[in-house]
Amino acid sequence: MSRYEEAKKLYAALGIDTDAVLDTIKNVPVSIHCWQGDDVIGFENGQALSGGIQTTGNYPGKATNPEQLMADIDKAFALMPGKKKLNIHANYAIMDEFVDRDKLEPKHFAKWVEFAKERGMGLDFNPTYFSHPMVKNNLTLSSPDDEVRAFWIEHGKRCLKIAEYFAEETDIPCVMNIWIPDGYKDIPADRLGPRARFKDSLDQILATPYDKSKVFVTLESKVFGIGMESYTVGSAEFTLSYSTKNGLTPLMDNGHYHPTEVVSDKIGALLIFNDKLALHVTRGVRWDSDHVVLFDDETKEIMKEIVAHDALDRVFIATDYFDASINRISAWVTGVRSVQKALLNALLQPHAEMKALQDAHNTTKLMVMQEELKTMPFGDIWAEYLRRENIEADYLTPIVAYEQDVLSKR
Ligand code: RNT
Ligand code: ZN
Repeated sequence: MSRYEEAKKLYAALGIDTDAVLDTIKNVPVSIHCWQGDDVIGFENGQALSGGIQTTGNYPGKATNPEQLMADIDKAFALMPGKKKLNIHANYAIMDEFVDRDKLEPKHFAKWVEFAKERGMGLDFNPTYFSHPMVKNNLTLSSPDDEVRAFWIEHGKRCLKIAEYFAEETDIPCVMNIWIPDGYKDIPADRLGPRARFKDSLDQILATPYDKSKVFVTLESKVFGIGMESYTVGSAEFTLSYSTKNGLTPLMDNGHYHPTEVVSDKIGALLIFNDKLALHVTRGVRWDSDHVVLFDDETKEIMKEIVAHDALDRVFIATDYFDASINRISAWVTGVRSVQKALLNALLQPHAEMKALQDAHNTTKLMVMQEELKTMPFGDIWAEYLRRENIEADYLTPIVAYEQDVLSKR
């Protein structure tokens, strides 16, 4: 008997059908961020990354143009199991001549649409409210300067049209996430005013008609950014309230909370009040450092919450991390494989039985079971998943070869 067959029997004894699990997981879309490939720089003019986020490291071989980034995406995606979407930021527009962000049009993303269609993938989108001279005093949509605000409102409106174009062209709904860096380094005199202006800006952007069955607008909160330690306009309370009142989808990035707060605990709360919710899966180390996602406890717990509440079709799962200190392709693959492992791990648990133990207050048995599950032959099911997806377990060897043949020559 193969290792998979042996493992399958052991899981069957827990009431888990591993073949059904493998059929489920391969269809769960994970939206993969394009910005791991070039340290969030984009194609405008190599503006330094700003907005209180930072990519640290200077590993050689990063993509510096669309061709390189697309080649790297192909390389990385070929080493990841599962269904993929590609997540693009507005600063990755592909244009012959520079077009500013308040003038962007669908045609500036035609090459991404072509790329996605050829690969049968959906596209997600993000207006880019950072790394730009119109970010003045760290403010965009909440700025007291009307000119600044108007510029960014127009950017948001144009991005909605581009998101709709993505959905129409690919025939797959597009998630458009709004995140602004706006905040203050030191104690503000007015915490309400900037939020009122942000609200008004969002109202103006969302007054643009768009097809709500094709474009899901999400709003991402944050606790603080570098240089904006004292106050963040788009706080959790603001974004959640705005989303609920206006029919948007809340987005939680697990790097955007106080270090002892966990997103895994927030999912079950939001699922009660929202049809959909969205996640940026990342790994913050002491701060919102965007380290590569690992197969760690919190990633497992996040996926467990989604699977246990039968919410795989209600949660938009996206990755968001950027590490420039190691081979960027390997960073991409390690992170997405970790998300996939955590999903698989969650699907291999008898949730109904464990919920019943909780309700019967048999917490002794529940703890024993949770611990026993940790030593089940998960690796054999993972290996079978890769095999069925035609993906080699070893991803380092092809990445090292690509580094030698391609990346090191850039
Ligand atoms: C920043 C947010 C945001 C960005 C991307 C590049 O703290 O997490 O999602 O990482 O838009
Ligand atoms: Zn994020």
